[in-house]
Amino acid sequence: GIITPSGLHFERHHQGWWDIDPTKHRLMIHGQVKAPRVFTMDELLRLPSVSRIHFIECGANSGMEWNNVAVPTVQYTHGMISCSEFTGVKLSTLLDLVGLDKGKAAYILAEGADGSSMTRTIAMDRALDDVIVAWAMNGEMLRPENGYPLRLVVPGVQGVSWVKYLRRLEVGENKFYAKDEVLHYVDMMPNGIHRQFTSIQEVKSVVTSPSGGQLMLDKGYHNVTGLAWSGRGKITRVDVSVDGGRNWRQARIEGPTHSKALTRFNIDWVWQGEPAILQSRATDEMGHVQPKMNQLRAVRGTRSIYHNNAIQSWKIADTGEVSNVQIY
Ligand SMILES: Nc1nc2c(c(=O)[nH]1)N[C@H]1C(S)=C(S)[C@@H](COP(=O)(O)O)O[C@H]1N2
Ligand SMILES: [Mo]
Repeated sequence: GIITPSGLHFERHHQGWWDIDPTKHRLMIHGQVKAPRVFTMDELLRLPSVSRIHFIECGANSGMEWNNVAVPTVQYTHGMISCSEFTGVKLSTLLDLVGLDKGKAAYILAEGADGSSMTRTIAMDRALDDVIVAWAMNGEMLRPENGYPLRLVVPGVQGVSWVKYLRRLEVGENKFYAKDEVLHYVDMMPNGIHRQFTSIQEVKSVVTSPSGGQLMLDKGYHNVTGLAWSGRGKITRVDVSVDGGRNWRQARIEGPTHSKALTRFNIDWVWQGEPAILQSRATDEMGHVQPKMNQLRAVRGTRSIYHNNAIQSWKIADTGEVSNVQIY
């Protein structure tokens, strides 16, 4: 399916996970607002809520692949992504309550209560669109590892903006130029200059079975399956190749498909025991198509860590062993 069980959700902490007493936790909203306010958890839980299914992907997911390093399994290549149903209050509802200073309220800084000083700027048009201040994930309260009691959900945007242990939102006129947006999570371009403020996780997919480290148990029928996603909307199409990208067949998309959420695809394959190279290529509703590794490198160079959405290749040997390779 498409939902990651909460106990299997990936974790990324810049300074460990935090144990917060919800009765003492506060969320402050201040800056370019008419009536700055401090909310308790009880006050937040009384507000109108929404529940939405979205993926969260760390910007560094698939980062090791830039260097043509063959890491063994899909856990290593694509493991820093999960997809859950998040419940909380829309950020736009909270901003309505405090009242934005028109003309001056252009950006928001989100801050967590952990020790990481991990802060990111969020543009106002996005903040007013589909951002959620969430307290629940998959029908249970957030787990401490994922930001209990409050986290920001910024659909389509890389994980670092999904601030956990959320305690402060500051509204400002300009970008805040926090270290995690000017120094970290930046993309080294071929000219040696860093591209800052990248955020959207572009269209991407991966075959999860068969994948690196697995073994084809026998010749004959195999259900080739995987996941596709895009930070720009819904997945509209996934194609699968078993010959390293020479020929493609359209996979079945297993609905329902949600915007900015993992989407499951399946395709039938009869394996005769021949060596093969499996790939998947996703397309989103904006018409963006997942690039080949060499197409991405032509634009982005090879010294990046972040935002690698290239087509992934798995080699199948005649022994049935599946391993990670890169195809240009
Ligand atoms: N307060 C706080 N929020 C944070 C982080 C952190 O270290 N502290 N890490 C960020 C990063 S880099 C990612 S990828 C996601 C990971 O969320 P998860 O641990 O729930 O998977 O949280 C983001 N939010
Ligand atoms: Mo991250």
